Amino acid sequence: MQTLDGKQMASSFSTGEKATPSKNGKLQVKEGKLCDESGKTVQLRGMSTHGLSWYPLYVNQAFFTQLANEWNCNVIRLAMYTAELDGYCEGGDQEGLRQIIREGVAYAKKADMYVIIDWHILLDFDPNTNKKDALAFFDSMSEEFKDENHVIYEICNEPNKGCDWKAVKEYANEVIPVIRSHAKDAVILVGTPTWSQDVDEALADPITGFDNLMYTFHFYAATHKDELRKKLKDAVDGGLPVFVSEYGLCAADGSGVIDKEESKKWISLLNENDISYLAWNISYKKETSAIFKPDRPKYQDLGWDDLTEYGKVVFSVLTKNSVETEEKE
Ligand code: IDC
Repeated sequence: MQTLDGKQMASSFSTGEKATPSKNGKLQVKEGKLCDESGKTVQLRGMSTHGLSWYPLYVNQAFFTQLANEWNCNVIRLAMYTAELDGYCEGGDQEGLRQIIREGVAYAKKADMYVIIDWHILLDFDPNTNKKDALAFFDSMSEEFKDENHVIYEICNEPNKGCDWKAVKEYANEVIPVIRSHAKDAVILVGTPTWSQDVDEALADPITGFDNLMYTFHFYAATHKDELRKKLKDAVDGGLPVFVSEYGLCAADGSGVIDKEESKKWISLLNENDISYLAWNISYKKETSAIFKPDRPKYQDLGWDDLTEYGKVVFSVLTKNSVETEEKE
Protein backbone atom coordinates (compact mmCIF):
# COMPACT_ATOMS: atom_id res chain seq x y z
CA MET A 1 0.00 0.00 0.00
CA GLN A 2 1.28 3.47 -0.90
CA THR A 3 1.39 6.14 1.77
CA LEU A 4 1.32 9.92 1.62
CA ASP A 5 5.09 10.02 1.73
CA GLY A 6 5.29 7.67 -1.21
CA LYS A 7 6.62 4.64 0.69
CA GLN A 8 5.30 1.12 0.90
CA MET A 9 3.51 0.69 4.18
CA ALA A 10 4.32 -2.22 6.46
CA SER A 11 1.71 -3.17 8.99
CA SER A 12 2.19 -1.05 12.06
CA PHE A 13 -0.64 -2.45 14.16
CA SER A 14 0.28 -4.18 17.39
CA THR A 15 -1.92 -7.08 16.35
CA GLY A 16 -0.01 -7.46 13.09
CA GLU A 17 -2.85 -6.90 10.72
CA LYS A 18 -5.08 -3.93 10.20
CA ALA A 19 -8.56 -4.87 11.34
CA THR A 20 -11.37 -3.56 9.15
CA PRO A 21 -15.15 -3.89 9.27
CA SER A 22 -15.24 -5.95 6.07
CA LYS A 23 -12.66 -8.48 7.35
CA ASN A 24 -13.19 -8.42 11.11
CA GLY A 25 -16.87 -7.58 11.37
CA LYS A 26 -18.61 -6.63 14.55
CA LEU A 27 -16.43 -5.77 17.54
CA GLN A 28 -16.80 -7.10 21.06
CA VAL A 29 -15.02 -6.80 24.40
CA LYS A 30 -13.57 -9.95 25.92
CA GLU A 31 -11.40 -10.19 29.02
CA GLY A 32 -10.54 -6.52 28.93
CA LYS A 33 -9.59 -6.48 25.26
CA LEU A 34 -11.25 -5.16 22.14
CA CYS A 35 -11.85 -8.15 19.87
CA ASP A 36 -13.31 -8.82 16.47
CA GLU A 37 -16.33 -10.95 15.68
CA SER A 38 -14.32 -14.17 15.91
CA GLY A 39 -12.81 -13.22 19.28
CA LYS A 40 -9.37 -12.17 18.04
CA THR A 41 -7.78 -9.10 19.67
CA VAL A 42 -7.83 -6.05 17.44
CA GLN A 43 -6.35 -2.58 17.67
CA LEU A 44 -8.00 0.50 16.16
CA ARG A 45 -5.92 3.54 15.29
CA GLY A 46 -6.94 6.72 13.63
CA MET A 47 -7.88 10.32 14.21
CA SER A 48 -10.59 12.44 15.69
CA THR A 49 -12.27 15.29 13.90
CA HIS A 50 -12.39 18.67 15.62
CA GLY A 51 -15.95 19.84 16.42
CA LEU A 52 -18.37 18.96 13.64
CA SER A 53 -20.17 22.27 14.22
CA TRP A 54 -17.10 24.17 13.11
CA TYR A 55 -15.24 21.85 10.72
CA PRO A 56 -17.96 19.80 9.00
CA LEU A 57 -16.36 19.75 5.56
CA TYR A 58 -13.77 17.09 6.38
CA VAL A 59 -16.68 14.67 6.50
CA ASN A 60 -16.52 13.63 2.86
CA GLN A 61 -15.91 10.34 1.05
CA ALA A 62 -12.67 11.26 -0.68
CA PHE A 63 -10.99 12.35 2.55
CA PHE A 64 -12.20 9.34 4.55
CA THR A 65 -10.95 7.00 1.84
CA GLN A 66 -7.61 8.78 1.90
CA LEU A 67 -7.41 8.34 5.69
CA ALA A 68 -8.00 4.61 5.33
CA ASN A 69 -5.71 4.03 2.36
CA GLU A 70 -2.86 6.47 2.84
CA TRP A 71 -2.89 7.19 6.57
CA ASN A 72 -3.43 3.57 7.57
CA CYS A 73 -6.46 4.47 9.71
CA ASN A 74 -9.06 1.88 10.58
CA VAL A 75 -11.17 4.19 12.71
CA ILE A 76 -12.39 7.77 12.68
CA ARG A 77 -14.04 9.66 15.52
CA LEU A 78 -16.80 12.15 14.80
CA ALA A 79 -16.49 14.67 17.65
CA MET A 80 -19.72 16.52 18.22
CA TYR A 81 -19.40 19.16 20.92
CA THR A 82 -22.46 19.52 23.11
CA ALA A 83 -21.59 22.88 24.73
CA GLU A 84 -20.08 26.13 23.39
CA LEU A 85 -21.75 28.35 20.81
CA ASP A 86 -23.23 26.17 18.04
CA GLY A 87 -22.58 22.97 19.97
CA TYR A 88 -25.44 20.47 19.80
CA CYS A 89 -27.04 21.71 23.03
CA GLU A 90 -26.15 25.37 22.66
CA GLY A 91 -27.86 26.58 19.54
CA GLY A 92 -26.33 24.07 17.11
CA ASP A 93 -28.36 22.90 14.13
CA GLN A 94 -29.32 19.55 15.63
CA GLU A 95 -30.78 17.99 12.51
CA GLY A 96 -27.86 19.33 10.46
CA LEU A 97 -25.38 17.76 12.89
CA ARG A 98 -27.21 14.44 12.87
CA GLN A 99 -27.11 14.54 9.08
CA ILE A 100 -23.32 15.06 9.11
CA ILE A 101 -23.04 12.04 11.41
CA ARG A 102 -25.22 9.95 9.08
CA GLU A 103 -22.95 10.88 6.20
CA GLY A 104 -19.84 10.23 8.27
CA VAL A 105 -21.10 6.77 9.20
CA ALA A 106 -21.78 5.98 5.54
CA TYR A 107 -18.42 7.35 4.33
CA ALA A 108 -16.56 5.39 7.01
CA LYS A 109 -18.31 2.20 5.95
CA LYS A 110 -17.39 2.71 2.32
CA ALA A 111 -13.79 3.46 3.33
CA ASP A 112 -13.81 0.28 5.48
CA MET A 113 -13.18 2.04 8.78
CA TYR A 114 -14.88 1.79 12.15
CA VAL A 115 -16.50 5.04 13.28
CA ILE A 116 -17.02 6.54 16.73
CA ILE A 117 -19.98 8.80 17.40
CA ASP A 118 -18.63 11.05 20.14
CA TRP A 119 -20.98 13.05 22.40
CA HIS A 120 -18.22 15.56 23.10
CA ILE A 121 -18.98 17.05 26.49
CA LEU A 122 -16.29 19.44 27.72
CA LEU A 123 -17.35 22.86 29.00
CA ASP A 124 -20.59 21.33 30.22
CA PHE A 125 -18.37 19.37 32.68
CA ASP A 126 -20.94 16.79 33.82
CA PRO A 127 -22.77 14.62 31.25
CA ASN A 128 -25.91 14.95 33.37
CA THR A 129 -26.09 18.65 32.41
CA ASN A 130 -27.43 17.79 28.96
CA LYS A 131 -28.70 14.30 29.73
CA LYS A 132 -32.12 14.88 28.20
CA ASP A 133 -30.58 15.77 24.84
CA ALA A 134 -28.12 12.87 25.14
CA LEU A 135 -30.92 10.36 25.69
CA ALA A 136 -32.86 11.63 22.67
CA PHE A 137 -29.72 11.77 20.52
CA PHE A 138 -28.53 8.24 21.31
CA ASP A 139 -32.06 6.87 21.00
CA SER A 140 -32.42 8.12 17.45
CA MET A 141 -28.82 7.46 16.35
CA SER A 142 -28.67 3.91 17.68
CA GLU A 143 -32.03 3.15 16.11
CA GLU A 144 -30.78 4.37 12.75
CA PHE A 145 -27.52 2.47 13.00
CA LYS A 146 -28.73 -0.66 14.75
CA ASP A 147 -27.69 -2.87 11.84
CA GLU A 148 -24.34 -1.18 11.21
CA ASN A 149 -21.46 -3.30 12.50
CA HIS A 150 -18.88 -0.55 12.30
CA VAL A 151 -20.44 1.99 14.68
CA ILE A 152 -19.08 2.64 18.19
CA TYR A 153 -20.86 4.95 20.63
CA GLU A 154 -18.90 7.28 22.94
CA ILE A 155 -21.39 8.64 25.43
CA CYS A 156 -19.39 11.39 27.19
CA ASN A 157 -16.05 12.68 25.99
CA GLU A 158 -14.51 14.10 29.17
CA PRO A 159 -16.31 14.54 32.47
CA ASN A 160 -14.33 17.20 34.36
CA LYS A 161 -14.28 19.86 37.06
CA GLY A 162 -16.35 18.53 39.93
CA CYS A 163 -17.96 15.65 38.05
CA ASP A 164 -17.21 12.43 39.91
CA TRP A 165 -17.45 8.80 38.85
CA LYS A 166 -20.74 8.35 40.69
CA ALA A 167 -22.35 11.01 38.47
CA VAL A 168 -20.86 9.49 35.32
CA LYS A 169 -22.16 6.06 36.32
CA GLU A 170 -25.63 7.41 36.93
CA TYR A 171 -25.61 8.97 33.47
CA ALA A 172 -24.17 5.83 31.84
CA ASN A 173 -26.76 3.64 33.51
CA GLU A 174 -29.48 5.66 31.80
CA VAL A 175 -27.89 6.13 28.38
CA ILE A 176 -26.56 2.60 27.86
CA PRO A 177 -30.00 0.90 28.08
CA VAL A 178 -31.32 3.36 25.48
CA ILE A 179 -28.54 2.42 23.07
CA ARG A 180 -28.95 -1.25 23.92
CA SER A 181 -32.67 -1.14 23.13
CA HIS A 182 -31.64 -0.76 19.46
CA ALA A 183 -27.98 -1.65 19.01
CA LYS A 184 -27.94 -4.88 20.99
CA ASP A 185 -24.24 -5.32 21.31
CA ALA A 186 -22.38 -2.37 19.80
CA VAL A 187 -19.26 -1.30 21.68
CA ILE A 188 -19.95 1.64 23.99
CA LEU A 189 -17.19 3.91 25.36
CA VAL A 190 -17.66 5.61 28.72
CA GLY A 191 -15.64 8.67 29.75
CA THR A 192 -14.00 8.86 33.15
CA PRO A 193 -13.55 11.81 35.57
CA THR A 194 -10.75 14.39 35.28
CA TRP A 195 -10.92 14.73 31.49
CA SER A 196 -11.02 10.94 31.06
CA GLN A 197 -8.00 10.10 33.15
CA ASP A 198 -9.45 8.39 36.21
CA VAL A 199 -9.64 4.84 34.91
CA ASP A 200 -8.65 3.75 38.43
CA GLU A 201 -12.10 4.77 39.62
CA ALA A 202 -13.78 2.79 36.88
CA LEU A 203 -11.66 -0.23 37.79
CA ALA A 204 -12.61 0.06 41.46
CA ASP A 205 -16.30 0.40 40.69
CA PRO A 206 -17.14 -0.71 37.14
CA ILE A 207 -20.51 -0.42 35.44
CA THR A 208 -22.25 -3.78 35.67
CA GLY A 209 -24.99 -5.53 33.76
CA PHE A 210 -23.88 -4.71 30.21
CA ASP A 211 -21.48 -6.35 27.76
CA ASN A 212 -19.11 -4.62 25.36
CA LEU A 213 -18.29 -1.56 27.44
CA MET A 214 -14.92 0.16 27.45
CA TYR A 215 -13.67 3.07 29.53
CA THR A 216 -11.84 5.97 27.95
CA PHE A 217 -8.45 7.29 28.88
CA HIS A 218 -7.07 10.51 27.33
CA PHE A 219 -3.56 11.95 27.52
CA TYR A 220 -1.55 14.84 26.06
CA ALA A 221 2.12 13.90 25.92
CA ALA A 222 3.66 17.29 26.79
CA THR A 223 1.54 17.48 29.96
CA HIS A 224 0.95 13.89 31.08
CA LYS A 225 3.87 11.63 31.83
CA ASP A 226 4.99 8.68 33.99
CA GLU A 227 2.41 9.15 36.68
CA LEU A 228 -0.46 8.95 34.23
CA ARG A 229 1.14 6.11 32.30
CA LYS A 230 1.21 4.17 35.54
CA LYS A 231 -2.47 4.85 36.08
CA LEU A 232 -3.26 3.50 32.63
CA LYS A 233 -1.03 0.44 33.06
CA ASP A 234 -2.49 -0.39 36.47
CA ALA A 235 -6.02 -0.21 35.09
CA VAL A 236 -5.16 -2.42 32.12
CA ASP A 237 -3.30 -4.90 34.35
CA GLY A 238 -6.35 -4.94 36.57
CA GLY A 239 -8.41 -6.12 33.61
CA LEU A 240 -10.22 -2.90 32.75
CA PRO A 241 -11.09 -2.53 29.05
CA VAL A 242 -9.52 0.82 28.16
CA PHE A 243 -9.84 2.75 24.91
CA VAL A 244 -7.85 5.93 24.12
CA SER A 245 -10.44 7.75 22.05
CA GLU A 246 -8.31 10.92 22.10
CA TYR A 247 -4.66 11.74 22.65
CA GLY A 248 -2.35 14.60 21.79
CA LEU A 249 1.38 14.87 21.15
CA CYS A 250 1.39 18.39 22.63
CA ALA A 251 0.08 20.06 25.80
CA ALA A 252 -3.39 19.45 27.24
CA ASP A 253 -4.71 22.74 25.92
CA GLY A 254 -4.14 21.45 22.38
CA SER A 255 -1.17 23.76 21.85
CA GLY A 256 2.39 24.27 23.08
CA VAL A 257 5.26 22.09 21.96
CA ILE A 258 5.22 18.59 20.53
CA ASP A 259 6.92 16.33 23.05
CA LYS A 260 8.41 13.55 20.95
CA GLU A 261 10.17 11.76 23.79
CA GLU A 262 7.03 11.43 25.88
CA SER A 263 4.93 10.63 22.80
CA LYS A 264 7.28 7.75 22.02
CA LYS A 265 6.81 6.31 25.51
CA TRP A 266 3.04 6.62 25.28
CA ILE A 267 2.83 5.00 21.84
CA SER A 268 4.98 2.07 22.99
CA LEU A 269 2.81 1.53 26.05
CA LEU A 270 -0.36 1.59 23.96
CA ASN A 271 1.01 -0.81 21.37
CA GLU A 272 2.41 -3.20 23.99
CA ASN A 273 -1.07 -3.49 25.45
CA ASP A 274 -3.05 -3.58 22.18
CA ILE A 275 -4.82 -0.39 23.19
CA SER A 276 -6.68 1.53 20.50
CA TYR A 277 -5.88 5.21 20.07
CA LEU A 278 -6.97 8.24 18.06
CA ALA A 279 -5.11 11.51 17.61
CA TRP A 280 -6.70 14.92 18.18
CA ASN A 281 -7.47 16.70 15.71
CA ILE A 282 -8.53 16.98 12.06
CA SER A 283 -8.76 20.71 11.44
CA TYR A 284 -6.84 23.69 10.14
CA LYS A 285 -7.33 25.68 13.34
CA LYS A 286 -4.34 27.75 14.42
CA GLU A 287 -3.21 25.47 17.27
CA THR A 288 -0.45 22.88 17.61
CA SER A 289 -2.78 19.88 17.57
CA ALA A 290 -4.39 20.70 14.21
CA ILE A 291 -2.99 18.38 11.56
CA PHE A 292 -3.49 20.80 8.66
CA LYS A 293 -1.93 24.21 8.07
CA PRO A 294 -4.14 27.17 8.90
CA ASP A 295 -3.53 29.21 5.80
CA ARG A 296 -5.36 27.23 3.15
CA PRO A 297 -8.34 25.14 4.14
CA LYS A 298 -8.69 22.17 1.83
CA TYR A 299 -10.84 19.09 2.36
CA GLN A 300 -9.70 16.57 -0.24
CA ASP A 301 -6.48 15.37 -1.82
CA LEU A 302 -4.53 16.50 1.17
CA GLY A 303 -0.81 16.08 0.70
CA TRP A 304 2.42 16.38 2.63
CA ASP A 305 2.63 20.15 2.10
CA ASP A 306 -0.78 20.63 3.68
CA LEU A 307 0.38 19.08 6.96
CA THR A 308 1.58 20.89 10.05
CA GLU A 309 4.58 19.50 11.91
CA TYR A 310 2.07 17.84 14.24
CA GLY A 311 0.23 16.33 11.26
CA LYS A 312 3.48 14.86 9.99
CA VAL A 313 4.23 13.22 13.34
CA VAL A 314 0.71 11.78 13.56
CA PHE A 315 1.16 10.42 10.05
CA SER A 316 4.42 8.71 11.06
CA VAL A 317 2.82 7.24 14.14
CA LEU A 318 -0.02 5.77 12.10
CA THR A 319 2.08 4.42 9.26
CA LYS A 320 5.38 3.55 11.00
CA ASN A 321 4.87 3.66 14.75
CA SER A 322 7.50 6.35 14.80
CA VAL A 323 7.50 9.94 16.01
CA GLU A 324 10.27 10.82 13.57
CA THR A 325 9.18 12.42 10.34
CA GLU A 326 10.98 12.25 7.05
CA GLU A 327 10.97 15.31 4.92
CA LYS A 328 9.68 14.67 1.46
CA GLU A 329 11.26 16.31 -1.54
C1 IDC B 1 -9.83 21.87 22.19
C2 IDC B 1 -9.62 22.37 20.78
C3 IDC B 1 -9.69 23.86 20.74
C4 IDC B 1 -10.98 24.31 21.37
C5 IDC B 1 -11.11 23.74 22.79
C6 IDC B 1 -12.42 24.10 23.45
O1 IDC B 1 -8.40 21.86 20.29
O2 IDC B 1 -9.58 24.32 19.41
O3 IDC B 1 -11.02 25.70 21.44
O4 IDC B 1 -11.04 22.33 22.71
O5 IDC B 1 -13.48 23.70 22.71
C7 IDC B 1 -9.45 17.78 25.20
C8 IDC B 1 -10.81 17.88 24.60
C9 IDC B 1 -10.78 18.62 23.30
C10 IDC B 1 -9.81 19.78 23.34
C11 IDC B 1 -8.40 19.20 23.52
C12 IDC B 1 -7.29 20.26 23.52
O6 IDC B 1 -11.44 16.63 24.46
O7 IDC B 1 -12.07 19.07 22.99
O8 IDC B 1 -9.88 20.48 22.12
N1 IDC B 1 -8.37 18.42 24.75
O9 IDC B 1 -7.49 21.17 24.54
N2 IDC B 1 -9.11 17.09 26.26
C13 IDC B 1 -7.81 17.32 26.53
C14 IDC B 1 -7.31 18.17 25.56
